[in-house]
Amino acid sequence: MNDVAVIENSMVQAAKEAGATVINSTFHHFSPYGVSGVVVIQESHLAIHTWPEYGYAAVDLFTCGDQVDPWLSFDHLKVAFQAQNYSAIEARRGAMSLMQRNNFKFGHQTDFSAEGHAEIKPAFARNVWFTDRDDDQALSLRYTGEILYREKSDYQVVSILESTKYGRMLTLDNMVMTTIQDEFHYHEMMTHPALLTLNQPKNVLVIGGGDGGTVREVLKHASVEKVTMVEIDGKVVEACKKFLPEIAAQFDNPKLELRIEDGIAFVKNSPDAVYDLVIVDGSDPVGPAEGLFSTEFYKNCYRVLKADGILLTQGESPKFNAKAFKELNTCLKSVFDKAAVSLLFIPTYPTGMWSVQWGVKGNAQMPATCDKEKIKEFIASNKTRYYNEDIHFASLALPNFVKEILA
Ligand code: SPD
Repeated sequence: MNDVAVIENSMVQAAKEAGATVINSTFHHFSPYGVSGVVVIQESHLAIHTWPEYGYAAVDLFTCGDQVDPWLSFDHLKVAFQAQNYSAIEARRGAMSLMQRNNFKFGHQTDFSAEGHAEIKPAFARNVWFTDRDDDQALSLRYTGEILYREKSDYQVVSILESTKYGRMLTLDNMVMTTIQDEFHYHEMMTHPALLTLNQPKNVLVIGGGDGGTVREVLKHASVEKVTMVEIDGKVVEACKKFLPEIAAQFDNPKLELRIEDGIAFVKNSPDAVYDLVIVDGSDPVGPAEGLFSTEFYKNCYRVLKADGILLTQGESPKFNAKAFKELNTCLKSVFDKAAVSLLFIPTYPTGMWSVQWGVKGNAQMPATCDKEKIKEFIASNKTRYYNEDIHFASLALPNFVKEILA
């Protein structure tokens, strides 16, 4: 009762079962829960409002004429919603005995475009929205209404949807992880700044990153000899290989060792000083990624880094989740010898303003002292779409309100 896609699909299907011609559908998910929507059919409309907290839905099936049987819709919805109880009232409206047909000439109000084209069916336009939100704010993306993949794994609900503006997208527990159209903002900034700041990095560990975008970018660096990627949820990899092949493009690269296991335990059990770079490409600090925001985890990351290594982690948003952003920074400052923050723009993450946070160990360079010529050389042969030598340094410039959060 809280799943906008399931409800939209069921309502559209209910209209079709009744023999109706579907013209469009508009469905919205409400905060904190509940779905409302309408399917407009050539023969009138079907409407629904749900109260998930009561497992209840109120449905109105308006039809016109004898060609559409609303009881077929009702039968379909009972099954689709697995209803344990249901009641229905049929009201026949429009008492013919009280009505008189007007001999009114509709003139220019007539839709002449339809005349003589009875066989042309109106196109079905869907208006279905996916929303990533907390209690107070949200980001909504319109999508086709089709769920290409949805599996409840041992850790989370993994979905692939097709958004109209940003293409296919991966969501975990209703949070946008990545989309075809803007994934490069995130994946380039999660990799190249650190790889180019380091001196000839060879051994890289990626925690999370199940869509494959981060390892795809890491493997563009010739000095890298080995990448170990540890993703807790095999379903994420499975879904992305099948539906986001542009992102999951390097899973067969021989330099990659892919392990489906808990990244937190993996780091805990790893020997000291083996990696030049650790990248934490996790989800938000709820559900399976919560442990990726703990001091114990970052202490282990510090330990497994070589003497002059760098840790890079998705750093949350100073706007959307200032608390998590600040706590992570406080943690990195306490565990690492130096810390830094870069900002980047990701249109499909709530508020658009996101961060990458750095933990720098020993005498590893800080991102601000990276060699500009080295970046230019890399860009010249790798055609990045977001990252360049100016963005490298500009991303380190923080607005005053962000400095205040971090102070
Ligand atoms: N709010 C979304 C934060 C998710 C960061 N990880 C995304 C995974 C992309 N590889």
